[in-house]
Amino acid sequence: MREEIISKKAARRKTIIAFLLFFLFASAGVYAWIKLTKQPQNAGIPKTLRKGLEKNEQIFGAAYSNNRLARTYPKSEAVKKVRVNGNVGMNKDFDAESWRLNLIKTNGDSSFFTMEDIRKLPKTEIVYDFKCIEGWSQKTWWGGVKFSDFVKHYHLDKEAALKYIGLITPDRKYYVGIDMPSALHPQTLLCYEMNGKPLPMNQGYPLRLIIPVKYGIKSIKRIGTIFFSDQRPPDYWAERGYDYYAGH
Ligand SMILES: Nc1nc2c(c(=O)[nH]1)N[C@H]1C(S)=C(S)[C@@H](COP(=O)(O)O)O[C@H]1N2
Ligand SMILES: [Mo]
Repeated sequence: MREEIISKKAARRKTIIAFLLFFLFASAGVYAWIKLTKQPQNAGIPKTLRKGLEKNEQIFGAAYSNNRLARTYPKSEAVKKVRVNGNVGMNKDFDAESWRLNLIKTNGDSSFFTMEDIRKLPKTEIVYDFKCIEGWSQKTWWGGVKFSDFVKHYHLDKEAALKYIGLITPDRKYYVGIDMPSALHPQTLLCYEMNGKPLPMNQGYPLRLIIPVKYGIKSIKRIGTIFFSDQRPPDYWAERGYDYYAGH
């Protein structure tokens, strides 16, 4: 009898504790939810989640950088008909003749490069699976100079010590920001050839970026200006809610 009373008491206590715990967790959950939804948004993403993404970027940005190579394929596997996607900053009245790559140094001075200057540097070719965030991918073949070779050749050490590069089309309508480890990644190219021929006009002639460790949004076509910064350069698709880092 006594034992039964004790165990009944114990059971009641357990029920009370269970209820208390339930209320504690439920209110913590509601509180967290309210906090999350009432937050200032950054590119459509609540600040706390955005912070998490930024942490990811720091961690994965470093891990992805130089030791993680995108898978490559033989040239025979590259598609002949390469899809054309995205024409922001690709206005028809572009004057290819007068084009120069404008590189803004850390002291604010501009250096201008012709395609001849760029073609003189060692050429690197790559066939990889080009992935668009819209969900398609294509094995494509590109040629150009590694951005890291360009940096070495022109002694851009001060510039490369900063955290990001920004790239902008000549009309300034499309622009991307790239973290420096990814820019200096051995597969990142200042690209001027596709399938062994000069880039077609609508695919970035005369010079585009090819950055295999990231989604297609970062492979800006028709580069006009490159600059260096410790702050995140503006990024067309990040401003429209996509992840700034866009690695895959
Ligand atoms: N200037 C410029 N570059 C751009 C874009 C754009 O709209 N304008 N779109 C991007 C996107 S979303 C993709 S998937 C690739 C497509 O490259 P492609 O046309 O050579 O296939 O270019 C990227 N670079
Ligand atoms: Mo894309």
